[in-house]
Amino acid sequence: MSHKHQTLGEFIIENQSSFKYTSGELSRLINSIRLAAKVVNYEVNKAGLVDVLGAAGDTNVQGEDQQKLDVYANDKFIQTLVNRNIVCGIASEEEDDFISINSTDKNNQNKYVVLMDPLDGSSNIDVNVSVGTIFSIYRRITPVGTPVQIEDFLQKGNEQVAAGYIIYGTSTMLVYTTGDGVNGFTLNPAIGTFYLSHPQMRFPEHGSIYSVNEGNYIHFPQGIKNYIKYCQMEEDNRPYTSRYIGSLVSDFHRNMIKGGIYLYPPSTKNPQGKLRLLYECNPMAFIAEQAAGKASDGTSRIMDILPTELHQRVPFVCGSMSMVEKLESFMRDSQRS
Ligand code: AHM
Ligand code: MG
Repeated sequence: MSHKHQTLGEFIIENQSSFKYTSGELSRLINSIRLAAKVVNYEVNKAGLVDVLGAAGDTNVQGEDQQKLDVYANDKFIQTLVNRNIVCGIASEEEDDFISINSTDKNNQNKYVVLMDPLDGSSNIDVNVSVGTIFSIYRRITPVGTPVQIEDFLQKGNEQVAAGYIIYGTSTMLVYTTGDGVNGFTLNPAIGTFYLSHPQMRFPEHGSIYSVNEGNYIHFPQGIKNYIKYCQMEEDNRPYTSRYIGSLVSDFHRNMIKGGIYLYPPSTKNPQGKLRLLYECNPMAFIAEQAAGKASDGTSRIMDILPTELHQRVPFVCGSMSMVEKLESFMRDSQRS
């Protein structure tokens, strides 16, 4: 079938047989995410119209203000996955602890856990700038039919079965991988259907965009500072263009299409950076690698890190292969000197 008219629903069915362990469970799970995405998209889109703006009056586990839509998106994704009895556990940026689903039901044979950031970049909502949802899926490692345990969530990114994001932008897209390349689907809001619009997405090997919050420059390690100066140098195809939305999904999405690098480096204030390993960096890293890009903490591969905590932070560098490699060489050089 030509991809031109293929819907996400059709794509999932057609590609089910290529999954490693095919029982239809992963397909149903991605279908549920598709459904929740549409519901959240509807709310995000009317954010300016109704009284959903502003803080919900609560702070989450990292001490940040929760926006109302964060809470809404979190509830919607959890509700959809729980109601459809599709996973055995969920971890979310907005939940202090992981959630065990139907843990007392011995007949619960669900084997997948989902980790997610239900609404990333949510401080952008008030100013009508794109936000996103990020998700990561693993097979549990403890036996099915028993309550999930923390170790089911603390797996290396390398073990991910699927990962993706939804970008609520000028158009809404769902982009995901099951380990066989990356495909992007655009929502036709008139009929509520996602269509395959970006088959087999790939980072250009080289790029000319760098995305970093340069306001923190003074606090960055020397290797990062040197790399930023290199990006700004008048040489070869440089200076590069600086683009920073402050919404990881949007910055990543642009860089994947145009070629670029995203950085959230460690700083003297935040030695581990800001982004969360399990539901921000690992899924983006999986997508990046599946799209011929690269993701690193500045020296090592993100997906090789063995997590120790649910809400662990990690320095994050991600994008076009040659750009991430270049940055790593600057980090190595600065550590040697
Ligand atoms: P959030 O999960 O609280 O929304 O924070 C994550 C976001 C990313 O989307 C974005 O890239 C980054 O934080 C921006 O941080 P900063 O404002 O420090 O540059
Ligand atoms: Mg986030």
